[in-house]
Amino acid sequence: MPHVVTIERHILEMQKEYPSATGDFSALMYDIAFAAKIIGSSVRKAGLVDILGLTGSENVQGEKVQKLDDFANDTIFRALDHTGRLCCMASEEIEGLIEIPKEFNCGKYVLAFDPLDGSSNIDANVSIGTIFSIFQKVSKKERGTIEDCLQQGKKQVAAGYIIYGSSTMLVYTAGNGVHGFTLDPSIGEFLLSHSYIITPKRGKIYSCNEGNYAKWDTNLQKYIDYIKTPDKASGRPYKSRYIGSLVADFHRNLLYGGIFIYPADKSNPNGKLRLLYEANPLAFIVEQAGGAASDGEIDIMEKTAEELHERSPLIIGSYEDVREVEDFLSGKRT
Ligand code: AHM
Ligand code: MG
Repeated sequence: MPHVVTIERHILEMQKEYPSATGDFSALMYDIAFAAKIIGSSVRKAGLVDILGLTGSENVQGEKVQKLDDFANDTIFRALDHTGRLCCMASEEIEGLIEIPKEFNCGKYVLAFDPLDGSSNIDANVSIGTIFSIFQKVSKKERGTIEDCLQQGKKQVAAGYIIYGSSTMLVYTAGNGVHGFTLDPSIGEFLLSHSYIITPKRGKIYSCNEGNYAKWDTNLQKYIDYIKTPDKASGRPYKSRYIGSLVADFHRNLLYGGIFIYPADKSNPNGKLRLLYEANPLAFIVEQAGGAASDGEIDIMEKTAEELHERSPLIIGSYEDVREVEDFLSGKRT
């Protein structure tokens, strides 16, 4: 048998480096991987919805067909609500704090997640993803409170995403490098395929919704004009690659190097993406891979959300590219 490392084995090996670890964190990661397999299996069947039953109607088995993002949300909740490892959760799909049902014990971790990011792309068979962020409980109450969710990004103990693409991959960090696992569908296991991912210091790809160009700050427009201006020695022009599905755009840039920008604009003063469910977790991952993430002024992980669904501009990717965008935005570069 070839040397294969399952996600379970990898997490247990990592846990050995923390002799005081109780195993709760490892089990939590494993529960997330389990939820990801269930979601991934439904995502793969998404194109059959018209055949098997429309959203809101009943499928051939007489079961109610849910919207995939609601299904993903429920799957994560149900995989984790009873385990005694979480004190509360927060989801991009749910307005308020998600409490752990009274009949179950609470634990010391907090989970914030975007169950199915980019779900508007499902009908076109584009890659979509689940994003998650884990904090440790800080409130004194037995059951979690909103204070547990509204922590500074750098207090995250782990973060990751699952990309449902041509293969299903889970990528995570617990502050000891970034590791990627590919799902082997024939055995239903996530196997280590990318250990200690490092992102190039400078990329050659830019990813943004350039249709919003006219609404952007002129300094950002100057940056975009600059990276499109040919200069062989500096590797310009950059290639434009924008899927419009954050996990997919981020994952490609993480591996190849590049910059993803979802800025503030005239109609969205804080951009579109959410600090807790999208910006924070991807910032933790990119920093662990040697990259950077900023809102244009400060690093994403320095920010502390004041409300669950707070939005933030996001400039994320290769370290030198992120700093260069900041320099343009501040007017240091023109
Ligand atoms: P969602 O959380 O409603 O799915 O929206 C987030 C998505 C991201 O995946 C993607 O980067 C962005 O929205 C695309 O937005 P736009 O269509 O404005 O370019
Ligand atoms: Mg989202």
